[in-house]
Amino acid sequence: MEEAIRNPHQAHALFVLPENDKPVKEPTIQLTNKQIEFFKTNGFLSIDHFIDDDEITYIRDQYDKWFAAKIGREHGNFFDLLSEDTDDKEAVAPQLLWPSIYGKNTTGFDLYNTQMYANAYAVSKALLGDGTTFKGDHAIMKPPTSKSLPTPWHQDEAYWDPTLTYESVGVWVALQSVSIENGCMQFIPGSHRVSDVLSHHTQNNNPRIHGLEVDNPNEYIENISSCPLPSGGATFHHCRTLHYTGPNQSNEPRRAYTLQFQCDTKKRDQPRPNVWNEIKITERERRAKESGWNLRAP
Ligand SMILES: O=C(O)CCC(=O)C(=O)O
Ligand SMILES: [Fe+2]
Repeated sequence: MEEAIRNPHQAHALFVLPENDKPVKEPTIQLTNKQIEFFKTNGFLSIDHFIDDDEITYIRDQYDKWFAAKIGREHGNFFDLLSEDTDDKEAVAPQLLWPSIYGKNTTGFDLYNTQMYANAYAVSKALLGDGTTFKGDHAIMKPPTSKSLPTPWHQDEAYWDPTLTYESVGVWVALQSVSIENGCMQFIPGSHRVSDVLSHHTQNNNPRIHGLEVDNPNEYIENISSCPLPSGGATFHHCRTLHYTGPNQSNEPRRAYTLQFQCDTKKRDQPRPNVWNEIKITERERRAKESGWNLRAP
């Protein structure tokens, strides 16, 4: 987890990841063998009561402050996932990378001291194994707008380092209730058992958009499993499980907080194809470069 400050001119010199990623609190959740088996077979799992209302209220309040202030925008860590992300347009799916780092430095948020983190850590360890470590966090908000868009079908690993192969879990926490109508998570059961990362393209084949979609999604979309949740519920997905969320068609923002955990990340003999990331020319990348930010996205 250590990210040494190598160059004081780099933007993230301001930010230090903790040396150890152990939670402060004890978990309040323990998975059953049946749940673990379900995840191994299907590549996802859903839990209705993951954290309590008090903590949800606290995190939601923090979250709204970060999004209102667009923290991290100058470092390329706050951007619109689904558009060209120019300053003159309202974002349809604003995404914040590293809320734990920005939250600590702005609103005093301490992720490692939350029940959400303790539970996410424990569940990920049960699903992946003892060597599990925290990889990073991000947050995607879908404001209530008639222009709201779906997050296209994708595998998370398609965004990541092509020289590595991952066993990873994304913990997606609902900060209000979610349904198909406002953009709950939807999964293709068993899709994580594909041989490797599938070929992807940027949304609308537009290299200025960060968001990725799997090529020919219709080939894979069958038996969709949608996961509505009450506020404080969570889903867990493997990094090669195909997933999607619909547009937010409600009158309230849809807020989700995602924590990534990994285990046994390995170097590949050969890098996998990654052309869909290589051809990107996004505003966020430009801002990251100009500010000197180079900590890899979670
Ligand atoms: O919240 C969304 O719309 C998508 C979330 C997602 O893809 C993820 O957390 O991996
Ligand atoms: Fe994803």
